[in-house]
Amino acid sequence: MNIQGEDGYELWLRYRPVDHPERLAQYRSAINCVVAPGTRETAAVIRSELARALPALLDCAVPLVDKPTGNALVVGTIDELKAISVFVSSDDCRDLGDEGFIIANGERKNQSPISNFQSLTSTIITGNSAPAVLTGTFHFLRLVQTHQDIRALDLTSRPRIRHRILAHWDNLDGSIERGYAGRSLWNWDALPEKIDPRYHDYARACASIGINGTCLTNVNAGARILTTEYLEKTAALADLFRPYGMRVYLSPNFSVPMRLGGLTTSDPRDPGVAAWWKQKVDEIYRLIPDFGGFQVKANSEGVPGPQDYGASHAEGANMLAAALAPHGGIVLWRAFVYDTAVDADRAKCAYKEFVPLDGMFHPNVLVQVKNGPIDFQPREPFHPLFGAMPQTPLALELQIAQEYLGQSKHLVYLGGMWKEILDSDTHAQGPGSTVARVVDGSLDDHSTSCIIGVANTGSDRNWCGHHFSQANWYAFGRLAWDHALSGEAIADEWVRLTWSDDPHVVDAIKTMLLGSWEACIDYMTPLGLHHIMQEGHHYGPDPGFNAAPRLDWNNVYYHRADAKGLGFDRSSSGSNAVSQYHSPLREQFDNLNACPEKYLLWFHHVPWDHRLQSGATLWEELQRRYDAGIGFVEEMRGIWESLRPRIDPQRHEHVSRRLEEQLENARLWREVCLKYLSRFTL
Ligand code: GCW
Repeated sequence: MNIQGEDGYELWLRYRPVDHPERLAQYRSAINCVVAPGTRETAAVIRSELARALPALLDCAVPLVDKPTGNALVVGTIDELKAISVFVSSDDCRDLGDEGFIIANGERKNQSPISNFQSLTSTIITGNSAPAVLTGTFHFLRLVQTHQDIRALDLTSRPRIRHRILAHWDNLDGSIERGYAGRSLWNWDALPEKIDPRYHDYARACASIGINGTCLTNVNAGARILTTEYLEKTAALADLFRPYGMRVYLSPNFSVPMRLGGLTTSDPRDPGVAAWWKQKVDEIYRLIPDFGGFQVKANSEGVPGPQDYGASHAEGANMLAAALAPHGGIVLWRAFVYDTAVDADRAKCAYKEFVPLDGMFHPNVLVQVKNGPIDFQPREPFHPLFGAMPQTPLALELQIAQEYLGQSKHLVYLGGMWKEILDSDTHAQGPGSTVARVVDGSLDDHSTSCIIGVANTGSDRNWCGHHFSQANWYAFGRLAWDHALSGEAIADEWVRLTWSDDPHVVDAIKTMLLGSWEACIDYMTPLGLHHIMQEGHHYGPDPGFNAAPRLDWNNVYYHRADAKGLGFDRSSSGSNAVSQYHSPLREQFDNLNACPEKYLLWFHHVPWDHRLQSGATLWEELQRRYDAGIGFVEEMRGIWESLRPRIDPQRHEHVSRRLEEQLENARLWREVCLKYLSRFTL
């Protein structure tokens, strides 16, 4: 047991000595030495990770040698291995793509994908590209960190989604929009000369979970990031992240041709505007040859866009896409729009604006859709755009930062939420048309795909503010790589890597993680309630808020409490948002008695005395939910306290304090919401 103080900086890459005598003996005999012959920068990263990890994990020297002798760990691309006479048959690597990897060892020589492999007992990590081998290396280290049996490995893995990106809402002044873990990691003033060693640790963490892109700047964008000065700073970061297999993306402001270029318009149909962008993009690629592309917020929340000139989202996106296409870059065009002129129900707006544009986007445009139709609420039904734009690849945008879920003060594990979304069946092409299949491109046969998560990282020593928020960064990466993994399996891994392999600790922390999301829903927004957080910062409750200039910036707009009942009527007799879903979902959501209770108040204005499945009235059930949510936070506090002897004191104390705050805030939610709602029920 390790009870030294830890500050959380090492994340899930702690590499503590294997605390399992039998496995330790197995690992020591399986890995006498490492052969990693690559000459690229990525190979140096791989060697340095192995040199850091293996001696620490195995608590013995593990020399790096030139030729495999004894039981070696042999790591390199297929070509690099060929050069040292280790051959992998071409059949075996055909399906790997450029990011997939193989981990295998010779004890299964005849069945394993390694052909002509000389040593029966060596272990090989290989793939078609150096970054693929790096991902495989981290995967192998994870097996050792979690004390798996490595004697008969025959493992092939490739990502289901092409672009797996962290989106930083970081401003150039170092502040972070919706950031709850300190300042931005990017020290723009010091770049490009000064490279913070922390950038490497950020890249290691991302690469270890399969993230292959980072969008460095806020979607609410200024103009400065596209100046040559800032592009040179960006290039320094891109150079640094490249060996880790990560590409850099930026978020431009759509009116930048006027703001930087001195043009009189930013109309995407204006040839001068298109030429300005082409020139700017060419400049970017001269500095950053593998630049990923642009993530664009346009005509949303007051941000400029093509509609300012009467042009469409497709025209705006395509103009940028044309500039990026010759270089292989993509446009992630966000569908987070809610113009009240389009529909009085905010939840319906994006669908109404974007569905008519299906088929009009250039092939290197992905339309980026948040998981739900409002805005990263504790729970939303999936966004109806999923399954409604078959001719357009749709990127799924998730928010790792818990803007509406207690930020970095509440322990809320989001793996379950994201799985609920990914597993939701859109029925677009009959049963089995899940959001996951829309996003990975398999449903509509798209060759490109993307998942993007709004990062929760910052300059705090533990990266995410709350030690447990690290689990959400981790879960995002693991699901982005393989959305078939379960939230539970990911939680299990994360706990073993981050806290301890002691079964008691693993079970206890998993109980906390796996119940935490439903608990948060219960004490904040049970039964489909949404957007009743305090205005502006979105922490804490304020269901009565009604002072904003726009109707849909008020909380009363979302819950519609009155003497009759509670909830937003989006049924066919209300806003008819249900019509945006395919059958049989639309009928199910439309029917008060068939609608899943988790979405009840999302789709219906429900009478206070309506009876739920439990037999309780709506009002009784609400009270029960608030109590249950708080009860779970109390339970988490108890579990955590019981772990005190088994967890290092520094992190234990930090989490204890956060749990106290969470409990206090959860109680406030119950008090404020029930008091407010009781005005209508009594
Ligand atoms: O979640 C909301 C946030 C805004 C954010 C916006 C968006 C970047 O409250 O801060 O702006 O969504 O996603 O564009």
